[in-house]
Amino acid sequence: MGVVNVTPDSFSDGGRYLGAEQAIAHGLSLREAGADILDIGGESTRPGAEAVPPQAELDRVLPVIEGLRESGAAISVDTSKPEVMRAAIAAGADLVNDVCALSEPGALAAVAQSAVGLCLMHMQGQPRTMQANPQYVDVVAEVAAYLGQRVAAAQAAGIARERILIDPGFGFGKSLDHNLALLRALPRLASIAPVLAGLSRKSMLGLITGRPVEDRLAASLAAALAAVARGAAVVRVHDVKETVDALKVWAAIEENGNG
Ligand code: 8Y7
Repeated sequence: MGVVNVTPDSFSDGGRYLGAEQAIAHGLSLREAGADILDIGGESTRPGAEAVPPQAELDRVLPVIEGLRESGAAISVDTSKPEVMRAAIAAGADLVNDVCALSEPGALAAVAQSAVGLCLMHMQGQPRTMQANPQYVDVVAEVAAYLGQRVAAAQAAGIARERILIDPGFGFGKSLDHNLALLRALPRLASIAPVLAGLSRKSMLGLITGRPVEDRLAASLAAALAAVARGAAVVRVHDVKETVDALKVWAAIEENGNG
């Protein structure tokens, strides 16, 4: 899964679709590089980010979904808002990636009334404040229990199990130790549902390597391989070309690994 962020348009006059055009071009290049899924997001969920009104989020993501739906990749929409989910699904999205695990009122119904896939992610707190002081008694047990409950809620709303991915939400209300414990526990999480792991360029990699965000490619590749080796079904990454190469080498070794 390649990350396609749609940033606000930089010019108010004459450049209305510039943000969308750049995002579409980026999405096409990620597809070319081997992405099977393109995750289109119009609201920053990074630590400290402010909320975006629904209409503004729709204005950002809809033209990009339309521009990428013929790309050959599955289209994922990164949103927590039911009105954005509905419009994105109508525009051709194949997957809803919700960092709030369909907890907004109406979100379960919006997905249940369609046939799209979904990713249910764990987060402690809200994006603006979640990294202030994350606390758990047993992070793995708590995240596993939460994801199990959200899978049950989705099924109760009429969403078949086959449509569901789960995600421990690396960096979403977690210290470095919490993130590492969850990464080590991916096989346990994978017994609940197929796991999506998003580690690419995250600050936990900065804490380990001492490198700034623009210099975390090697760290991101190591993290993606470790996640796949522990059973992740999907990795959400910025650097698709490099990740595909790393995974190809790993997979070639694994194929005859016991021979
Ligand atoms: C994740 C995510 C982000 C993640 C899923 C970033 C939208 C922050 N991270 N969605 N979104 N999992 N499912 O650093 O880890 O890319 S945004």
